[in-house]
Amino acid sequence: MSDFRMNRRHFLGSATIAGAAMSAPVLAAPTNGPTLVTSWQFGPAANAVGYPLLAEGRMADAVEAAINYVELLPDEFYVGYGGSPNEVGETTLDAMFMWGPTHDCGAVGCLKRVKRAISVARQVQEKTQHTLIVGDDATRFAARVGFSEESLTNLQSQTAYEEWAAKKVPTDAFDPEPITDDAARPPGHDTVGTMAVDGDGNICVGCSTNGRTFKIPGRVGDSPIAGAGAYCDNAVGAAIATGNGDVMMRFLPTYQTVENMRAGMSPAAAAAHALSRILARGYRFDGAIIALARDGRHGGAKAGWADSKVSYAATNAAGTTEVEVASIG
Ligand code: SD4
Repeated sequence: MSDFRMNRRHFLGSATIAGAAMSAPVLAAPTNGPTLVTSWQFGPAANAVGYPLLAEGRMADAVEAAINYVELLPDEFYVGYGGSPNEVGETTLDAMFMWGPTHDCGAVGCLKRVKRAISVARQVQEKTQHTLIVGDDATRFAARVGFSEESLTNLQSQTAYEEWAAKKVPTDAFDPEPITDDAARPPGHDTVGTMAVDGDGNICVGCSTNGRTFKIPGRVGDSPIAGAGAYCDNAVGAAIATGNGDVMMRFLPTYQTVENMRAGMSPAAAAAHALSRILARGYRFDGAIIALARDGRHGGAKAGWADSKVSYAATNAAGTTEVEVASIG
């Protein structure tokens, strides 16, 4: 068996954990035990699937299972199959899986014909030395590690595509920017992001999306980019992003949020500050950041989305809390 097939977590594990032990963690381990946080309105149901695994000590499985739950919902338009067709009617997926103990990340961009994108991303993280695999080659990688190919189109995505195509308007991705007109903001939300901290303060994060509706084929958004769509640092915490990834990925807002928490900000303040840096450059966009600190505190902030409630669910041994994030403008 060639080296690249070695389990990467095993390969890196001892050296990195020993290294981490030498540097004191910035934040204490959680006082309320393991905590799982998932974005948007499907958060409570996703956490109900993932939390029992986290409570058993299976943190990576918990994050994967919570996200798989959302990816496989047939009516969820913005995650997984059956939604957000691109300019030629195909649904493609972006996902990332990041493992805090080794700071190791695996991701897929523009994945085609494989439903459980987060599971493929986790295989990239665990089985390869690569961080991001894209397009048809991501599909070939998925097949190589045992996933089957199937269409990501269903009646919902086909109908959305046909109705849009009948209007014969070009994709809005060619529109000028920066977007300063509220009416020109591209619609869409619901990217799933899940963050976990275990009882020892180890952290894992994942996210999955089908991206932007009617995007130019080949477009990859923020979700599979570490520090853009999601990020974690085992000494500090994690953050996930949802919203206009074409803008947000230029600012690495989840990296910024985690670094803000390292500097002492609360999760909500850290997220608000990261978003404010994008607004300060003149961009008007719909987006949110949700953060989980290593000690179990959580919070978030949104920009735009004046008519949309942005929420997340946080689950620990005491139960599940649903939190609506505050707007910063
Ligand atoms: C993207 N950030 O591909 C994703 C979309 C999203 O909530 O998060 N929607 O741009």
